[in-house]
Amino acid sequence: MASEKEKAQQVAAVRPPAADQPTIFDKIVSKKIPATILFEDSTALAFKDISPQAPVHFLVIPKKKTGLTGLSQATESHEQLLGHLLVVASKVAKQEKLQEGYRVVINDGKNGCQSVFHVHLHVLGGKQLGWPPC
Ligand code: DGP
Repeated sequence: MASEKEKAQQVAAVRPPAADQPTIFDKIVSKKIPATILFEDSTALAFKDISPQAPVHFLVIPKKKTGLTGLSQATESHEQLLGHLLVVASKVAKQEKLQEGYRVVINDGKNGCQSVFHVHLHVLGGKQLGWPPC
């Protein structure tokens, strides 16, 4: 089975990110494919990661990516949205009882091991995490 690093490199090589290209996350937003949804409001969705890397691992995404395939595409116009995603991450972390702490990660591009080109926060916790992550 390919490692996360290999998968990210394969995806980036075969399918370079395009801002208008729908991703699997659009199908989760429109409920065309199922996910365990932890939080939803008019702009954001939080759901459990299909391949958890910690006892608690969920993703926070904007419902509309508005050009944000990844964090590297961020401009000042995305400030409010990105801030909102962080507040949602904090709210859902409380809901998931991560009072001992957790980590928020945004993978960007090939070297960052990004595989889905719809900006998203990973929230990982539920155990003592190590550092550094690389
Ligand atoms: P990244 O590698 O940072 O782009 O993270 C993408 C994450 O998305 C990865 O941890 C697995 C998760 N993921 C991919 N497809 C699905 C899916 O269909 N459902 C759910 N719940 N998570 C998914």
